[in-house]
Amino acid sequence: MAKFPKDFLWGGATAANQYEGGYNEGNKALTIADVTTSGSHTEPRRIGWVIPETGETGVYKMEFGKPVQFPQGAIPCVMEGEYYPSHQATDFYHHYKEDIALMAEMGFKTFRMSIAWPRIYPDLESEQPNEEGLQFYDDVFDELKKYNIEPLVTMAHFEIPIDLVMKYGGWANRKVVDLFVKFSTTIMNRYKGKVKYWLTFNEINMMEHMQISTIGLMQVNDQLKAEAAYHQFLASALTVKAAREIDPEMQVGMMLAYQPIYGETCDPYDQLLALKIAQEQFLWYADVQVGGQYPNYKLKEYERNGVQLDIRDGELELLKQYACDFLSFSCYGSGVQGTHENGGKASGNGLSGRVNPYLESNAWGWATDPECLRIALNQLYDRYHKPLWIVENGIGWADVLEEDGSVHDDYRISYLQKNIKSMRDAINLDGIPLMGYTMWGCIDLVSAGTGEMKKRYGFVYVDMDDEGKGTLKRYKKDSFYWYKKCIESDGEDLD
Ligand code: P53
Repeated sequence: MAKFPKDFLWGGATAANQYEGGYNEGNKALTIADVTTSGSHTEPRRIGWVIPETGETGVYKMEFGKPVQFPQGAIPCVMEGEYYPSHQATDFYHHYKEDIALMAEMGFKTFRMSIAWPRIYPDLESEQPNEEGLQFYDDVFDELKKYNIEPLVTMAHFEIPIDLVMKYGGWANRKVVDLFVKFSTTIMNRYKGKVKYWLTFNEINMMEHMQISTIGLMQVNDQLKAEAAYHQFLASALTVKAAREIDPEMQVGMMLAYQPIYGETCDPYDQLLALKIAQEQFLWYADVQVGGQYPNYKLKEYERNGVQLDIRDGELELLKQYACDFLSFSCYGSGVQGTHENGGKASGNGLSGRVNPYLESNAWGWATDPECLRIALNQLYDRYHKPLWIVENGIGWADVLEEDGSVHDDYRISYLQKNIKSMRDAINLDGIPLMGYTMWGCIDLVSAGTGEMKKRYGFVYVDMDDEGKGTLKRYKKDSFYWYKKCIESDGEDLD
């Protein structure tokens, strides 16, 4: 019988800035997400800015993959009359009991969520964490415990406190390492015995494509990006070190945005391009954070581009000694790269390159690949030999709520059937040690890429629209019952 192991961690995934809301409650300070407007598939999300000395104002458009460039001296600000989807999001802050009960009803063994840094340290420099923020997550963990749901906690999920940008210039500043480690140490100490699994930085490699919301840079060049990456690696290693001291039971994972990259043809130059793109966009980050050292191809690239890192005594040893315990990743599909003229550009998630004629796409152009998980799992295990965890996978769709409160999301069920089967084959046929699977956006939440509500991923529909109108009432979609059955049968019954 094709099944998953009994202790497999089935569940769903979320992030504070897209799900939690309560943006100014409980003494929480503002983040970059809180000043980022909504967008659409065709219109980028926007951030207003002002130059305090001159009073000049303007709007920055967050185009995926385009290096961030605010004017010199500009600081982000809230624009009058704009709608900011993170402020209320789908209000986990006030609905956590109801939502966790729904997760339990589906049979979740684990729930991935993130802690909002500025809830814990509204004043980044304070020695005193904010008790109200700490208490909120205590309540959430206690609620999860009631149902034996194991939390998986991301420490930084596109969560950049505004002060980090304004006072420190983001992650290119070495001081930020200490601020982050103070935060990570505080939460690990506080939630010792309640939280065993941690992730340091969500999709650390997304700093290649969107620097403002990942590393808090308002202008970028190769040198600054390299420094920011180095500082996050150091912060990750120091967090692993602290975890070992606080509780040897804790496990800290890295989190990589990953997808297999196919060469468009068997032309060796297409294959070479696919390999180089995979190294540049994904693999070098894991080589450091999981493998414990900078790969030669990255060092050569830095040399060619005149990038220099300020590496101090003992730091390379830290990266090696405190590499992450496991590798978690997001994977929604796959990408295609080619050197020949005929390839059409994929309109999807910015990682995908060209159109793959063998695959279907959703309305946002994200191609769905039935074997991406098995291929990804094999590629990553062959390279790192560490336990893996798929912490994001799923499909965004403009779901329709029927009059009777039902949502018929057969496209989501069909996507999950294929993806979960592929993952099951990786375990049973290839022997991959896979710890768990958390489907992205298990309860509907705000899209990171577009800021829309319309792009829904959940098993549970939340009544809220792109203008922030709605009752926030929760409705079970058809996929809710399907996932419940899947978990109940240990992944055997996927029909
Ligand atoms: P949305 C782009 C490409 C791959 C993963 O994305 C990405 C993105 C950002 O758009 O982000 C991850 O909401 C991320 C989540 C995000 C999810 O994928 O744009 O970790 O925060 O919501 C899905 O459809």
